[in-house]
Amino acid sequence: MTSDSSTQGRRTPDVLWNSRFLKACRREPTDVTPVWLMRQAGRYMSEYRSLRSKVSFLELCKTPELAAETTIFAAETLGVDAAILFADILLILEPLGFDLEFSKGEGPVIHNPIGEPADVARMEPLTDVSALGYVYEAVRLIRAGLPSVMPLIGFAGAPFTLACYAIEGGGSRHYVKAKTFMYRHPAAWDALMTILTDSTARYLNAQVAAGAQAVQLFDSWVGSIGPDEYRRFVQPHMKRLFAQIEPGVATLHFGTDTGSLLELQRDAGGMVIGLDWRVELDRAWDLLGPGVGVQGNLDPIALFAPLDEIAGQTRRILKQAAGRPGHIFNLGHGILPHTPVDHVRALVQMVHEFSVK
Ligand code: 1CP
Repeated sequence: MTSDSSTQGRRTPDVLWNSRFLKACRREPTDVTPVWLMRQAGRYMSEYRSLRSKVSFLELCKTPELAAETTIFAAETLGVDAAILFADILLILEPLGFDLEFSKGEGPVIHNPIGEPADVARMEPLTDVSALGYVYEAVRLIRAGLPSVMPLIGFAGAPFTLACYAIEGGGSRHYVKAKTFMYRHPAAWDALMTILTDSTARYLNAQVAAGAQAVQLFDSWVGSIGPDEYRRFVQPHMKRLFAQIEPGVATLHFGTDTGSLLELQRDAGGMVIGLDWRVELDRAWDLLGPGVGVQGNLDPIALFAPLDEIAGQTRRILKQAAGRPGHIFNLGHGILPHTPVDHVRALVQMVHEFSVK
């Protein structure tokens, strides 16, 4: 096996270890820039909508055969360089005691959100992660069904973003409840973040044991706090989380609206840092330094634009990456419903075509 002496390094077959995506995670040169897209399986695809007309979102996540089919279909249809497990960041909240529902058209609802410190005191970290066994079974089926050269990305929500949902009880615009809880009850906040951190580390390692080659932490809403709050309320937990991931596994650290947090996120961990479209890729990478890769950063709404606009933006991003090893092309956030599928496919082709060395 290649350069890495860690457990996962030895476990990963050569064809996967030498895939474009995993090479880029390690900042090794690749023939062309690898690309995958957040939410590459989802409502913008008619096949997904047709499946969803028969089963609810949670049923889909909890039926490993269907989740696997959804992942594999999206990755193969798009011609991307990595597949991502079909699941949701909120699934882990169920075995932690939260009553989770995905209501039609309104996104997730948690019927028993955290309201006071006593609610946290009643929680326990997931020591036995087998409650999420359906996720690992999906990982096994995906790994078995994917082309042997295509890496599989496992994922979880980062503790801050999970805490936002657990306290708000659903999506939110300003995170008033979550941030108020953080300021008003720092000890309970710390206890909650610790429980989420330890549970998430075990959950991700179980995905790795089942066959994922990389893991991405989605800290989608962390851009709602500033650097001082990140340092005090988030960074120590993220450091501990990344430190607990099996050595040799590729790690990706994603957030949105994180222009002022990037260096702090880098110091918290992750081989690759996600960039949204609000930052210039070249300036952000200069700031981060050569010790990490970057992933991003096309505006998902650019996919609604005519193909020549998409081509122009793709060329600009590739030019900003300037062939530095360690760039993984992606959107700055997930693909939105109603995105034209042919534009998504064209984007993947453009990235490969425009980045030939
Ligand atoms: O079919 C449907 O109606 C459900 C739509 C949907 C889908 C396709 C949801 C509900 N989740 C997912 C899948 C999903 N979620 C994936 C799978 C695979 C892929 O990328 O192809 C992933 C990685 C996620 C992660 C996720 N879920 C995040 C982090 C990424 C991000 O977009 O920031 C978040 C914040 C969620 C919560 C969530 N789940 C679903 C919705 C609508 C939301 C967001 C709600 C909100 O705005 O707060």
